[in-house]
Amino acid sequence: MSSSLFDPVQAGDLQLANRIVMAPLTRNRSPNAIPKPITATYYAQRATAGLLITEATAISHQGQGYADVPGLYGTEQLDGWKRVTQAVHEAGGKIVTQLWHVGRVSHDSLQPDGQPPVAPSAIAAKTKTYLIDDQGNGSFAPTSTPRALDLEELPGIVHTFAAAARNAVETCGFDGVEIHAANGYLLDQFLKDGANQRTDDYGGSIENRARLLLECTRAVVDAVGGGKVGIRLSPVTPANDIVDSDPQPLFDHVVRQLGPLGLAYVHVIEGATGGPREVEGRPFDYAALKKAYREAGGKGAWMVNNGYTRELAEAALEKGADLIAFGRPFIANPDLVRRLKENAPLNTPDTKTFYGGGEKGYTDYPTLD
Ligand code: 8OZ
Repeated sequence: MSSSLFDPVQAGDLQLANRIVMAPLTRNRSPNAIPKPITATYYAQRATAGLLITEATAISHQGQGYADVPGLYGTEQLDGWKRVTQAVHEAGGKIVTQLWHVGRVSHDSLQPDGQPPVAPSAIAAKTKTYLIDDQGNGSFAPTSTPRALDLEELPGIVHTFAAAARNAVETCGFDGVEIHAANGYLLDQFLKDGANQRTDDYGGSIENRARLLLECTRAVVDAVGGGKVGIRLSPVTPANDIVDSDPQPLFDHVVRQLGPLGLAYVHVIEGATGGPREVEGRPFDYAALKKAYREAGGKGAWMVNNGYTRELAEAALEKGADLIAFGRPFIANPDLVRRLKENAPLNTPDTKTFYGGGEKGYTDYPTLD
């Protein structure tokens, strides 16, 4: 018999009560990159998930691309996250944080000294970021044209990922970290030839384009131990104007290199992030990806994401997935695990309160009696 969504599972060092994961969800409620007490309440309300993954969290000021997203650097920021992990642990949950460098998906006004954002190459993404003005009004704005990172700057990026991971685990009390290598942000920009036109050791061949992601992952593993590290990949998403001309061999190579690192899990977004599970003109064989990872000795849990319902999730477990990440349903249903178990109706998320604001649409969704 295959396992159920409600059975426990081990993912590296993480002993999880069930296979239901809260996906990372950007909420823009952390002015000055500091998670507020209300954020501790929000995550603790959802602590019956087998695993909570925090919203994407900038590893440095340069890694920030949207207004009021949290950070993993600076005393006040780390103190804010301590409150969150304590509240989640008191509620019996497990929580990892998502390590984020946005690369070119940013705006001059969000960067240190108003400088342009950084990227593998000086190619602007045709996408939008989210800004909040002094009056607290939010709006979407086109991202700025980035400058290409110098070769000499790349060790600093690797170091910053590792330092943020150490802060997360040693200082904030997180159970682990997830490396954000998806959705058209810095590591995905290096991977994919639509954004990476470098001619040095970090551009051109698949091996070169995967180099920064693998260096960052190895550094994070060295910092906190592989059993506390997950990674998120999105082979074919068009999110943030990202594309690769041949994603299958690229991602097969990536997971083969990840295999021996002893990761807790690999988290794969199937299709277009938050959209269709198939992307026109971008076929991809996820079963082959998983096979490549296992053949390379990868023992981490296999986590899948995108548009899952209870039925789809159970079918995925039958086919060998270990963990299912749910996004929007967790925004509106703090007790999603119970609702799935009882086949209870789900609250509908209010899209107007996804990004920015306070308690409304954040900590005020009702639970079952
Ligand atoms: C929605 C809005 C802003 C950022 C991602 C971190 O797509 C995000 C994100 C999502 O991974």
